[in-house]
Amino acid sequence: MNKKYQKMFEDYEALIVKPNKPAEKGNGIFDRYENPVLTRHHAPPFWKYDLNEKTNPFMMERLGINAVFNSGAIKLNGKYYLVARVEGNDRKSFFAVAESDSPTRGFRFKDYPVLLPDTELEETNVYDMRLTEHEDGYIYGVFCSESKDTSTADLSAAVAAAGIVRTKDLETWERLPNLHTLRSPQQRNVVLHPEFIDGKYAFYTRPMDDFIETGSGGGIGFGLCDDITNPVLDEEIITSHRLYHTITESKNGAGAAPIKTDRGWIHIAHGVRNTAAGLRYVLYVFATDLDDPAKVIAEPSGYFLAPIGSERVGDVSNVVFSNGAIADDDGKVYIYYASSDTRLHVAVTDLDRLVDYTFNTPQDPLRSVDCVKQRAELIKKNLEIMGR
Ligand code: M1P
Repeated sequence: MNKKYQKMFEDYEALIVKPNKPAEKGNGIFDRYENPVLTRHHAPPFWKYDLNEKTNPFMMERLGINAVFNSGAIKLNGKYYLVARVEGNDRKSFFAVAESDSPTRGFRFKDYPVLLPDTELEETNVYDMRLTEHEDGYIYGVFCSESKDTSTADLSAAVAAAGIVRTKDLETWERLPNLHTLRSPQQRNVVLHPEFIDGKYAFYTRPMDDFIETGSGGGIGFGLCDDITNPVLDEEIITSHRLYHTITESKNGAGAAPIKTDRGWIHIAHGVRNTAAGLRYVLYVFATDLDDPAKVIAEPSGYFLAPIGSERVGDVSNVVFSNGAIADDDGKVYIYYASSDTRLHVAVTDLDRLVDYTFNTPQDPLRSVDCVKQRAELIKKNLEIMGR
């Protein structure tokens, strides 16, 4: 290998083994880590360059990688895995599995990206895989399967559906038919619940009238399906609602598979609102009943995690998005979140903190005057403690 390539591989190795530590100044709820866990630079050089000097005398990137972001996450046989959305310079996304012995650093992509079975012939793009270790023994990956909307002359019109794959080892992937939702023309942000509900597979959905706008879709949906190999949802009921003048006003969507705690299922979702500068995406948390995972039993006010500093800037700025979290054996919870559709970060909390946050943070009273009253109560109690 020529010297320039050697240097490139050395730099790549240095990036992979780079240490990572919690950033100073947590907020008591979670701690962000200083460095992203995956970026476009984590794509191995041999995914991008033709290493043959004869056919690539100028050492050009032939197939560039634009971004590595929204990632499913799972711990398997003691190792941490991310199934990331990798986007080529050609705008097409694909999935690639990165493995590490640590949840916060050292993620290395497997030599080849995931080659999905090509069963959906109209499908143009795939992204945002949610991984669910289901009690039926499979690991399911549910992702957005996007195709061109040929019913209109609008070149950018698209249709989003939920694609489904399953695996036992993250190596061999079996593709199942796309989820069919009888009452919603489009779907994105679909997540499979890890347990059977009334003997059926349960999905969190996000009914949408159109590719970007949720329209009449009232929030995060929930539906049951008898047969995962012929996945059809007749009905979707709304769990966490979109609400006027909140962080979910424009849309919301489920993130990672929910985390089971003794108080309820904890969901880390995203909420979207519109601003003069475009859409703003933040993460929020809600809990649903252990026996009825469609029933919301707690929803802390406002956002859980919002873009800060350099996270605010990227291909789609002012966005944080999460589709993967790992609840580890020692009680720690790692939340993998991407910023601005460009790179992937990790934040850590633990089950006790997450439960406390979810059940003891007040709800949004929905009106300024009531928000002030809520804050005044907190101030009053604190001033008493401070002796004033
Ligand atoms: O660009 C921000 C996000 O937009 C979409 O999310 P949603 O369906 O909620 O609007 C997704 O395409 C996601 O990948 C992206 O990060």
